[in-house]
Amino acid sequence: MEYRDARGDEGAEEQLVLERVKTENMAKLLLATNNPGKVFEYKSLFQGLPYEVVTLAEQGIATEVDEVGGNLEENARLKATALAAETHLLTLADDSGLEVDALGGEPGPLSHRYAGEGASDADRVSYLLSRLKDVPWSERTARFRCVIALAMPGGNVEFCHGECPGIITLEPCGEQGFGYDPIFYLPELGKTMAELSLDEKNRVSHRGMAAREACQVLARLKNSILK
Ligand code: ITT
Repeated sequence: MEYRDARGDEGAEEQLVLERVKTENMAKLLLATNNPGKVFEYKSLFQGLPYEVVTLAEQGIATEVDEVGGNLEENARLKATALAAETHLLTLADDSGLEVDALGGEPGPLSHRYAGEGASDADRVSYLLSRLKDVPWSERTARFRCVIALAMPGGNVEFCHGECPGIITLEPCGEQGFGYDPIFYLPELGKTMAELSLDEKNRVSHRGMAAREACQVLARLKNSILK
């Protein structure tokens, strides 16, 4: 969906955008995430973009948005629109998750809360492995999914998607990345996601795929603003 096509009220949104440009706020892109692993990856993925990429921490924002949507799209939208409304900045939120076929697609949108509130990455990995205790290698197929919502301060939202297939290992391996990376095996590379460098992960990951689509949207948005 193109930003220009998505405008409900043509003139009003454009006027808002132009006002943001004048105050230079529009040149900022807010990463609405409290996950340091995501921030690390986006800062690298968006290098060279004509935006100043800023984080919630850098902006001194402590807002936590309840992820009460039923799917990744809804949760990404909730996070992006809430922070865009609060800050009046162009805002990116990412809702992502791991879908394991043998668990009927779990943990999915519950990936962060899978082992309960306050659990660590290590707790989540252990819990997932315990749920797959008796599942053979051939049935341990899974995929990471990432949905990016880009919210304009005026309320318009664009979505970008990324997906990465893999297999859940029998035990953790690798120190890089975050979350479920140590148990997510990529057969073509013969490594888990946690054995990849940042650049290697960004090349193949669900987030890298969604971010490349977002780069195109952001470039188009910038061009349409500067026309
Ligand atoms: P924000 O909502 O603040 O962005 P979060 O960690 O709560 O941070 P999500 O709600 O999108 O983010 O939860 C996604 C969870 O899925 C995340 O906490 C990880 O456990 C897992 N996950 C997402 N992307 C991942 C990746 O690239 N590698 C490993 N695990 C990932």
